[in-house]
Amino acid sequence: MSEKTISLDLTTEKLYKKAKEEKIETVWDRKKIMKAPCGFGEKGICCRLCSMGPCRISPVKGKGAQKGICGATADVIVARNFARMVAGGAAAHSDHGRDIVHTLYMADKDGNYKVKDEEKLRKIANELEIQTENRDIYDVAREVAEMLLNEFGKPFGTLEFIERAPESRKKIWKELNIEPRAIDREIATIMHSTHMGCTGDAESLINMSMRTALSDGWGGSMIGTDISDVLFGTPVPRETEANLGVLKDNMVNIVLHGHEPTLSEMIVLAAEDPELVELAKSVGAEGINLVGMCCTANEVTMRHGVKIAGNFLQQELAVLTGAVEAVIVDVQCIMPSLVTLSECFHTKFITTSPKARIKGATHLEFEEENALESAKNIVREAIENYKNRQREKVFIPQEKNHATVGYSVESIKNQLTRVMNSNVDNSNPIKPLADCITSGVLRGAAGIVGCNNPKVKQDYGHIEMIKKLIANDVIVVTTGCSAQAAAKAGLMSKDARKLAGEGLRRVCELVDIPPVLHMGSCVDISRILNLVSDVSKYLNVDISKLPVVGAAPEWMSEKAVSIGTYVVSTGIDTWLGVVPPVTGSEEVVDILTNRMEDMVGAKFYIEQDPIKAAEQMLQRIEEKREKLGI
Ligand code: XCC
Ligand code: SF4
Repeated sequence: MSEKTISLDLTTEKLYKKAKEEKIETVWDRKKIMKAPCGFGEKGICCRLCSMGPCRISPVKGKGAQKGICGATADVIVARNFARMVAGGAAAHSDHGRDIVHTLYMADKDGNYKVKDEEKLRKIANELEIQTENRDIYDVAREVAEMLLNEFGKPFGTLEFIERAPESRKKIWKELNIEPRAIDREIATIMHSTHMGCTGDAESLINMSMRTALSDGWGGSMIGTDISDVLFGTPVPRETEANLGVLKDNMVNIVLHGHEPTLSEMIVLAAEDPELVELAKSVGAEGINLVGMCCTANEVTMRHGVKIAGNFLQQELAVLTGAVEAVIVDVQCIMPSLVTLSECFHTKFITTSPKARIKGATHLEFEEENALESAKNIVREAIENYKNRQREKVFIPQEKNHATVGYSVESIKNQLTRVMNSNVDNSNPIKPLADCITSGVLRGAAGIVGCNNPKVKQDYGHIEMIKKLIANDVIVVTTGCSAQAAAKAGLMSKDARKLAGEGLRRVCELVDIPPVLHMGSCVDISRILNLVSDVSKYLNVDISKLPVVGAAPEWMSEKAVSIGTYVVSTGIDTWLGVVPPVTGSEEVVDILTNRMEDMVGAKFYIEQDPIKAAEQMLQRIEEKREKLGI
């Protein structure tokens, strides 16, 4: 990769240049020092599950070690490693979900955490057959919370929310025995089955991976999304801006980074506190400028319009602007490099969660029992740091773009209903969407999600793919760092309609939406699952038959492996732009990219060129349309 092309994003290029000039190390430098990745690790054929090893299988057939010391084959080793990635990802998402439910459990009308969307809570309660009539909403909240907390460890039955899937899907899951049971149980089962001397069959391990991944998508993540909406409000469309240009020269800049809205919601409140705003003024700033990074940004922009500073590969660059008083983080996707990096500037790097302590960071533990006070203390720390800003070191690139965000399933339906009311039939809000697809005005829909990865030119995978799809009348929904790439590139502005094909452009004008919809953070991929399920039920065809595709062009985390696996298991073909560590096993590659289709009606595609991938996606969409006769 040439140094000139680390990113599609100009702000990244500019700040990377600044880093070079000032000899400050970034992720791209460390990537270079790492040189070529370990060939065994890259292919997934290294096993260190017991101390007879570590064992590594020769990548050349018939030459060198073909089995581990215990006799495990490359197929088994690769499948076990894959399964453990899924378990790691499912654990991260689901533990996030669990924390949100704990917060619901302690919600109180006089407390810091309240029920904001009563209607959504009632709906969920009804779904769980919890009585709502004539009951205090907080009693209902506690009962719902208790029941959802049991989803993590209940001894019998399967997860409640899989009932939201169409019957045809549930049947497939049942027949394959991959209906997820309790969430923690699925993760523990994988850890057990991949222990030395347990499962020695790749297909069985991939099956277990599917069940565990489903417990993430239709369990932990879905719970996380739903209960976040209950506590903090279900997102509605709102305006925002994205990219590092949202940092302000004359304000206290606070970057909120991580994942869980329990922290970020309180920081948003704290930053609006008049006393703290006054304090900011008293130290010479014009006020407090709160901006988001990674999925935390998605959570707070969807609900408050808080501006998006950037996605995963920009976390170091935010500090490099020299204009950030504090980076406040909770869990996941936080580079430990922020410790040394912030030491080069006045920036305070503040960790808040006991689950993600980082040596050298300032740790100010966020106490949920005392949430607002706790958040205020953290914000105060940032304000007091403003005086230490070294003006000569400040460089804020001016690039930013406008975006409309906030497309929850509810708000999409609302938007559609509004259009329909001017028409005759207003029976089902899904109808206009389904009609657009069946009539061919929209050829299909694509979910583009996932991370940045220094193996890929930043945002290039996301943006090229999205542009190609919308130009061909495929509506795109996004989450995670992909959504932020789209927002930064201006694809979430209603103006971006001009890049869409004729049909999609008409739909965007009629419904008043951008061609790329921001559906939230990575746990909010559960929103996409709910939306496709609604369309599948309305049209009475299984999800695998719909002209719907998914992709993670720049994925890097275990969470993305879990996501990809549950999306495929839900019946949606998924393209990966970064090769997963499975190529050391022909069998595992064959299962993932071929045999899974016979099992769940969808499979993985691995294609590093985003434009080629988009072409394949379009072709697949047309194939599905043809089979449906639409
Ligand atoms: Fe992390 Fe969620 Fe990936 Fe972005 S997309 S790098 S996982 S922040 Ni989730
Ligand atoms: Fe080697 Fe088998 Fe132990 Fe893995 S489990 S390290 S393959 S002996």
